[in-house]
Amino acid sequence: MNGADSLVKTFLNNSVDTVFANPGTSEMHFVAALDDHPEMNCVLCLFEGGTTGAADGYYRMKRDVAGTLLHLAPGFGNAFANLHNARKAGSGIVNVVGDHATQHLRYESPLKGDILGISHSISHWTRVSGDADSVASDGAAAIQAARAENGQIATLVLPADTAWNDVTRTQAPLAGSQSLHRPSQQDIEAAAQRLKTPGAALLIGDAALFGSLRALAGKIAAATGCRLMADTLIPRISKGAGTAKIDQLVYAVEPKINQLIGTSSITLIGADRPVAFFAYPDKPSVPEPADCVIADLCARTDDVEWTLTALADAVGVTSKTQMTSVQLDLPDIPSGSMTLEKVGQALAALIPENAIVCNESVTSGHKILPLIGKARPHEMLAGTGGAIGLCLPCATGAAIAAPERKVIALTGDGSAMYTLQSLWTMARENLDITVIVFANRGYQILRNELTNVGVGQVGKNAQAMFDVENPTLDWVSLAKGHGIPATRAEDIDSFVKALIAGLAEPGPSLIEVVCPV
Ligand SMILES: Cc1ncc(C[n+]2csc(CCOP(=O)(O)OP(=O)(O)O)c2C)c(N)n1
Repeated sequence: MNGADSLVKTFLNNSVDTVFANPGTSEMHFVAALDDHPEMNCVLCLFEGGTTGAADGYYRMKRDVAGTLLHLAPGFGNAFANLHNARKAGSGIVNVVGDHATQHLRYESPLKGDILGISHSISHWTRVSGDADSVASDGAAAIQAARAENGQIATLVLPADTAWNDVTRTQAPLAGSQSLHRPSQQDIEAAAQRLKTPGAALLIGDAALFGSLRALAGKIAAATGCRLMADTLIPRISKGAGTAKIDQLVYAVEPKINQLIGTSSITLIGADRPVAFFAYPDKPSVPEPADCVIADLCARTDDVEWTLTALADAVGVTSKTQMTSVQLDLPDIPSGSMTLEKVGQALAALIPENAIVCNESVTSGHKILPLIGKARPHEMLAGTGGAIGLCLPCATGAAIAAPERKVIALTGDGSAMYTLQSLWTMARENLDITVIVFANRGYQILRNELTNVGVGQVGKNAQAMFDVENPTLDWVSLAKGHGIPATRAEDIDSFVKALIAGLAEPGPSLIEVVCPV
């Protein structure tokens, strides 16, 4: 057995059985070792941003880690933006980055680069395996680190000789687990009091946003009279009928500030304090009123479940406490000319129960998402780190983690171009994903942002950087070229028809929504 074999065995022994991969020569022994284990699910992503975005989506749905396989510093660098999103989402990922054999590193070979420099800027945990005998225990430590604190980025650098040399130990060690920090009972009591005062908000994140913990948070809100809130960008949230009513902060600064007028305190559980995406001339960085108390009860990395349970006890939640929940309200299926509002209406009418909606629809989403709030119960995954190019990989990873669920990917055309290769992975893995591309033929949000920073005039250069035109991207051909059947919808009837067909078919499909200007 060589070091690479020992790592694969350690992965499997610790229930890490999915690797999103983009290998190169320095990872060939690891590839050979993966090949010896057909029970390992190896998913080729064709670009490293696809591997890390998929591992992020996988973690969000599975709540457990997948591996990525990356090729030296250039491959790791390509993976960076979606690792950034994963880090902000609190997703656990084990990156295995191949490096040159130790003796080769003294030479200035073409692919040699600063792997550790990249890793230290994005990973919570980094280790370079020193020899073949250390690889298995390093792998177990990486898995442990990736699972710690509700999900972290762990990067194991594997010099090629540590992979190809024989090992003398044959064990595949188990990753340990670490307990999570909990707030004190005193902090719980103080929060219980604070939530009962007028103007109190409870802002929840991480695992509190979906499933049974979301319902518990809804009951805490009912028992205290506080307002239940979520931040703008969240990794995963339950939406639609039956979910506890929640107010989500919007993107734009002014409306975000308006949403918090009169708020006396914000108690945070599993979330950071809200902050504006960007600074703008004469606008504040934080949206709450100046006298609003920010109480960090439980960080995302702390024990969110324990904290919510303790808080529910402290505020007197009982089995009889009724939360305010969203009522099912399905609109009629629209017809006629294309508008984004009608797309929202059609989605609201047709989103199947338990679907996963992966959202990076940027400006189109502002018009669509408010309309799907009362649809059948579903979950939404969104960009968390603001780095576009997440949607298609994230949908890919989510579909692999939850193959029994329908996935709908809502993406802007600009965002989709960043990680287009994921379409091919969806086709190859026959993933049940309906991709909807909002083809507004531009970086619309940047047009808005230019106005936000006070520039009134859009000249030739600004236009050249915002318009994705000349040539026009042909999404039907792009999808077909990646092995996915596709339809162009220029009116709402063809959109509805394509959506119904896409949701009825078990494999991937794509709809290009030609957005009205
Ligand atoms: C990695 C990265 N590069 C650049 C940006 C800046 N950016 C934000 S949104 C956007 C364009 C989004 O275009 P599209 O997906 O078509 O949505 P639209 O704004 O047209 O609705 C860009 C370039 C970013 N957020 N992340």
